[in-house]
Amino acid sequence: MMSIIGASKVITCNENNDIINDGGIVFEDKCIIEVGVFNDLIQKYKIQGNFFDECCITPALINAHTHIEFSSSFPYNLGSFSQWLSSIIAHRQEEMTKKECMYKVINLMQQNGIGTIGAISSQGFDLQPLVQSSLRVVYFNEIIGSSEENQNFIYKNFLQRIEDSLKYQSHRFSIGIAIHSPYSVIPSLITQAITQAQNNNFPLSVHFLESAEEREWLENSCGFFKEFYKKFNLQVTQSFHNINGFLQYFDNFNGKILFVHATHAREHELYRMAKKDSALVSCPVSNRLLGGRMLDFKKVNHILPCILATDSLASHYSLSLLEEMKIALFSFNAPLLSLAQELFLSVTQKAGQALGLNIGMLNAGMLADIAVFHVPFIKQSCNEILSLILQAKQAQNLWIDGVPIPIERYNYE
Ligand code: MCF
Ligand code: FE
Repeated sequence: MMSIIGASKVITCNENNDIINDGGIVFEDKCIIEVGVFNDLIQKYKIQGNFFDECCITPALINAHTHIEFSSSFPYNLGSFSQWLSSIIAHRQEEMTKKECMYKVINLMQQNGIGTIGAISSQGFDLQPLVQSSLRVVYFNEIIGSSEENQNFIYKNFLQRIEDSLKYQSHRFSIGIAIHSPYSVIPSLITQAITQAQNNNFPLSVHFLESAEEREWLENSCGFFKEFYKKFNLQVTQSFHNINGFLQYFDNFNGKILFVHATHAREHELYRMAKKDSALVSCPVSNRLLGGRMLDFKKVNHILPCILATDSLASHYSLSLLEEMKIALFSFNAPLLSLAQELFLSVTQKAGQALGLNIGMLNAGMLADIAVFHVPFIKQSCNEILSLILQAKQAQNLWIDGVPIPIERYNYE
């Protein structure tokens, strides 16, 4: 069935960044047919439309990096990466099975206008909640393992999780692979995981250079991780890789790579990460809460595309990209208007490209993942994106694949 919707402003996030006054979108089945002026479209297609006054229509937002298994709001230790890591290891097994919490965050994300997520799955407990949801999902099966002895078991378990997730592969649910990080995955498992990604055409996601502790370990095999491994695996006495060696694994990989965090990467390393199909995912609240520094978003964005994402409730209080953009706007030291625009593009157009999906821009031929945000006085605003980031509280309407998503307004507080 064909639909036409319109709003005071249509923020297309297309190549020219067009914003259309009293704009409209025609979509049918899963696809956008035409974007233009609402009244012109109504005349051309001769069907009734639905116009949202004082609202912006935008591409549905894309949260390229989160962990749905960590949705329980357990108070992990914050303020220091090493203490956070120790506390998550101590508590994760009991926390990551709590499905009710997963349903709740999925709902909250949709309320906030998110249509797609890149979900890092450590153990597969999030598979059913995500498959049953109406979100578009790239499901990154995570590999993590520091022990040579257990590597066959770890690899088999990883393959099993890939196989389980492949059963649900669909137009809306695609599969990826996450390599947890250089400090937690041994070389043989990295090679096997990358081979799997290459053979199946899966995107890759990897936490990389998130903390001073990680950098110190990769460079000098000392510091926090030395003590950490004394406790967890006595056989590990030095880092599995140095920084350059770790990046070399990805040199021949032909596909999408999402490097996550990289707050402690140097400029030459960022240039090394900047390949045709790679992007850097930045989660400023998570970085701040884990005691780290934030990325110089504007500067790094010139080296490789930077994307804003939330990470999970293990290192955040919210999975709302409206909130993340607001925080980023006030934390990143850069000219306001161009930063606002870059941030918004990063959770739409750029995130769609990084995940390899046909979303993130309102253009004919793209998938009909569309959000409507009420923004008071938007008609009079000439800084539409800034007004949206400052004023929008939650989405008023959301379509994923052209299907209207009921926005349940639970009051969870
Ligand atoms: O991105 C943050 C911080 N960096 C690393 N890991 C995680 C983050 N949020 C959740 N995690 C998960 C990770 O996927 O925590 C576990 C892994 O399963 C850590 S276990 C060493
Ligand atoms: Fe993460």
